[in-house]
Amino acid sequence: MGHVLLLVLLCVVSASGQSLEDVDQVTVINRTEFELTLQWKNINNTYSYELEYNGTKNVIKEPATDEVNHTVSSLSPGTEYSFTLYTVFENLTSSGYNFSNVTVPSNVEDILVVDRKEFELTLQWKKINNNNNYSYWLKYNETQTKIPISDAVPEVNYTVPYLSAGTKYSFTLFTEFKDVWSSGSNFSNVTVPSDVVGVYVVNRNDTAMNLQWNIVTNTENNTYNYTLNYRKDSTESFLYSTIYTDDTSLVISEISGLIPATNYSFILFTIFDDVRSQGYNFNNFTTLSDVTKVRVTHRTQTNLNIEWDKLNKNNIYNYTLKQSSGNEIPFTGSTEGDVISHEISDLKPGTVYEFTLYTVVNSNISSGTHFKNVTTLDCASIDWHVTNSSIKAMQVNGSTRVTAKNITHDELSEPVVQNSVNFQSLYPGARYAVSLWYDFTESDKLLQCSQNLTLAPNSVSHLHCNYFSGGYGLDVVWDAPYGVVNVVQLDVDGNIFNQSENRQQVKGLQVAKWYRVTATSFSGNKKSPAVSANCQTDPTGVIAGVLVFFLLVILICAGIFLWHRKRKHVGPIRIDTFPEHFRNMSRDENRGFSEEYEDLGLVGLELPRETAKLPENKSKNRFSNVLAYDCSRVHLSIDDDGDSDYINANYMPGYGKASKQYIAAQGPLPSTINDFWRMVWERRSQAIIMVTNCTERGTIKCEQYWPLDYTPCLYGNLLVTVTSEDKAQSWTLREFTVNNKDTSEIRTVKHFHFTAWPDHGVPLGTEELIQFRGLVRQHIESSPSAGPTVVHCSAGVGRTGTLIALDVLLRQLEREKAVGIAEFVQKMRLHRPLMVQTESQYVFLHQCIIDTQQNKKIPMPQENLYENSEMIFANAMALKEYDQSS
Ligand SMILES: *[C@@H]1O[C@H](CO)[C@@H](O)[C@H](O)[C@H]1NC(C)=O
Ligand SMILES: *[C@@H]1O[C@H](CO)[C@@H](O)[C@H](O)[C@H]1NC(C)=O
Ligand SMILES: *[C@@H]1O[C@H](CO)[C@@H](O)[C@H](O)[C@H]1NC(C)=O
Ligand SMILES: *[C@@H]1O[C@H](CO)[C@@H](O)[C@H](O)[C@H]1NC(C)=O
Ligand SMILES: *[C@@H]1O[C@H](CO)[C@@H](O)[C@H](O)[C@H]1NC(C)=O
Ligand SMILES: *[C@@H]1O[C@H](CO)[C@@H](O)[C@H](O)[C@H]1NC(C)=O
Ligand SMILES: *[C@@H]1O[C@H](CO)[C@@H](O)[C@H](O)[C@H]1NC(C)=O
Ligand SMILES: *[C@@H]1O[C@H](CO)[C@@H](O)[C@H](O)[C@H]1NC(C)=O
Ligand SMILES: CC(=O)N[C@H]1CO[C@H](CO)[C@@H](O)[C@@H]1O
Repeated sequence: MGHVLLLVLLCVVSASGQSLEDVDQVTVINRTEFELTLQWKNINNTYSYELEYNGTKNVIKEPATDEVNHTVSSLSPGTEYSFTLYTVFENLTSSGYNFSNVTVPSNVEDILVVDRKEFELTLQWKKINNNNNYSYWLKYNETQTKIPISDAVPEVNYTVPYLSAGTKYSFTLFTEFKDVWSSGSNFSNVTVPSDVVGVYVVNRNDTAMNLQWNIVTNTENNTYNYTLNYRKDSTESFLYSTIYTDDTSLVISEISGLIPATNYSFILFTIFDDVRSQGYNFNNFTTLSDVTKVRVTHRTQTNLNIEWDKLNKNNIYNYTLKQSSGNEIPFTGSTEGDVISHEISDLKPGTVYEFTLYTVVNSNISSGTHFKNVTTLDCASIDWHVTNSSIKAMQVNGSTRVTAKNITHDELSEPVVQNSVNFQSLYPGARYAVSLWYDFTESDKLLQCSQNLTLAPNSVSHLHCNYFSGGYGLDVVWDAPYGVVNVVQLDVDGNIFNQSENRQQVKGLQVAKWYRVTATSFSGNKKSPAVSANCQTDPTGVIAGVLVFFLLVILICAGIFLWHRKRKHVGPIRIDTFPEHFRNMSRDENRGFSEEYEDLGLVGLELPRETAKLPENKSKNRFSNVLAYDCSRVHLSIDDDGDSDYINANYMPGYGKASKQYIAAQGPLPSTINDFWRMVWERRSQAIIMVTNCTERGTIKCEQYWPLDYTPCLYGNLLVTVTSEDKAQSWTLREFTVNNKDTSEIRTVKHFHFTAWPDHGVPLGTEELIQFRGLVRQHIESSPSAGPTVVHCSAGVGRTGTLIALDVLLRQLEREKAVGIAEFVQKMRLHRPLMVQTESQYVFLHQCIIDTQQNKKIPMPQENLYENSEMIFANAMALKEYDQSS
């Protein structure tokens, strides 16, 4: 038995002597879906290894390193493999080392989000290889969840709970097989955002709404956009508006272009990453406004013209006008323009009508605008009762108030009580504009009609007569009554007089006779009751008549005498007899001069000067006794301002036949400077001769009518500039340029200003004035086409007359060797009163003639000596030098 045991033992030893060792451990040092890397200790450098798995055998020949690394490839993912590793040396093989291990499972590829809610996302994917041995893990927001799976179906559904609304989540899904995890599949998705909590319609009108809501908030501070869908009818498709939010917590949005009086449905969506919320639903109505104001543009007795502005200038509105009678008139809003107008006709005069204007859109009707108005009246058809102090009328319909106004009194205003008008204590004879009014409110007062009514005037009082016309007439006198009287009609013995004053002198009556005098006042065509008085003419008239006869005889004799004496002197006096004439006239303290001059005093007195006396012209005269005669006055052009054509200036004849060689004018007043320049311009005058100073002995004689210095001054439309000024001892010569601003025409005017002549008097000697006249004459001769030469002093008669006479007489002397002084002064006085105003000026004229003859050294201007008018100033200098040498 021992022997057998030994044999068995030997056999075992022998067998073991022939067997090889197995590796004692294999480690998986790397693992992928398709490979496993194994590692084991090398037993002997001379050994090889054989690895057997799934019918495959890998041979690792005599590895030289201490540890063997071997990668098994081409494996399937997520699979458990069983391996047997054999040790091989020559013909010997070990019994084999068994182990198993798993490859990395695959990732899930298509993960669908099959349902999405505010707080949940439902995911779905297919099981890998439909293998129920795999597990799945979902990792998000730092949590890791093993997904429960059902073996029965090939796909996995999983709803991720407890999420935040409107948030983007990142997920990783892992596959697990026997504790080996796949690399993980990443995806992200968003939850549905929340709706707004509420929407406020903060403002709405007919066509727009103003909406407002608080933004949707969340823990992640995500910002959302909004889309507002709206429609007025469920059959319509939605209109929408996308609203992008900024930093504010309140969103304000206006939806416009809406239709009035319409219910709109709105859905407000919150938008996040193209995912929109469920939508917040609400409804609201647009309004339907009324027309605010209907204007009554024109009223007559039967018609009212109304108009209103189209509401919001929008043609969508229609209108209905409803009259209080129930009559309805429709208007369409789709007409041209922004205004609708309509004339309501066939109305009754003076009647109040009420209306309501409704706005209509799609058969919706506004609450309506009420208005009322009243047709006008015909004042002429009212039966007015007018006395000298009252105006009354009855049965006045269609007015609430009446006013009466005349030019001198304040407007009176009375209510119309019980259809009656009653004004008392009015102004007799006055013309009243009576107006009827309908007052709806304090600010809405409508004029119904107007009528002018004249009250009867009062009768005159204290009608009585005074003697007149030596008994052949009556001086009828009365007191004007209270009130307006245009004219008093006087009836004296059948003779009718219309008198606007308080007195009428009646002639042609018989002496010492009684007359019945009747006076009736008139205002327009209204008259007062007549008043009468009995008057007797002067019984002493017969005696007076005799006296008048003798007086007439004396006057006729005196007249013949005067006429005869005047005839004696009229006619030029030859120069060789002039000194003798002068001596004769000077005898007895100038008695001849006095008589001749006195005779001239009557010349021209009868000539009319009506224009000068008109009230509007009174202020244009410097002196009330120096007025321009109508026949010879200078007419100004009448400009648009309706100014009169009057200026205190007359044309003067000169030497020869020309009748308008000079203009004798008064020195301008402050108010007539512009007229003066207008005259100079319109008459084309090129010379102004001024024979006064502006101020003499503290009195203003003439307004300074030219600029003080070289700064231009505007007189009316004429701009006057002083271009030169040359002062000599007794005169100053100036040159003006006159620029007409209307036509831009420019002219030159010379100003000859004699400064050494006292008013009413004469210059100390004759020489200077004769020299001055020489300068003037030069200028006139050098500009033959010029208009009349303007000559003025203060009144424009004394010194002015003397200067014009001197110029004319010296020319006559030169041509005819004779002078007619009285003759020419008489001629001047038929053109302007008081020309050569004093006897001393008249004598001075004679003195000048004597002096030019006796004192031949005074140079007389010779014709054509200076062709150029500019030379006159040079001539003036020459004269001055001459003065000094003499
Ligand atoms: C796979 O190999 C590793 C390392 O060698 C080991 O820890 C694990 O248990 C093995 N897995 C299986 C299923 O035997
Ligand atoms: C495991 O295998 C992968 C792929 O072959 C390789 O990239 C990686 O380096 C290996 N890791 C180790 C520890 O050998
Ligand atoms: C095992 O081998 C067979 C045939 O060689 C092959 O079809 C099969 O896929 C293999 N199995 C694995 C798990 O590798
Ligand atoms: C085997 O693999 C391990 C770890 O990857 C490495 O440190 C070692 O050097 C490898 N040995 C050989 C012989 O390649
Ligand atoms: C191994 O076996 C082969 C054939 O079976 C034989 O020829 C050979 O000699 C053997 N080698 C050893 C060392 O036994
Ligand atoms: C969320 O899921 C849906 C459905 O699977 C997909 O169409 C969409 O692109 C995903 N969104 C994101 C942000 O990945
Ligand atoms: C992530 O998880 C934390 C803690 O569980 C939670 O407070 C937070 O709301 C979560 N965030 C999201 C986006 O779900
Ligand atoms: C998963 O959801 C789909 C529809 O999304 C459904 O047909 C299927 O039965 C669900 N599967 C499970 C296991 O609930
Ligand atoms: C260390 C060790 O056992 N080495 C052995 C490896 O195999 C050869 C031949 O079979 C032996 O000779 C060595 O002793």
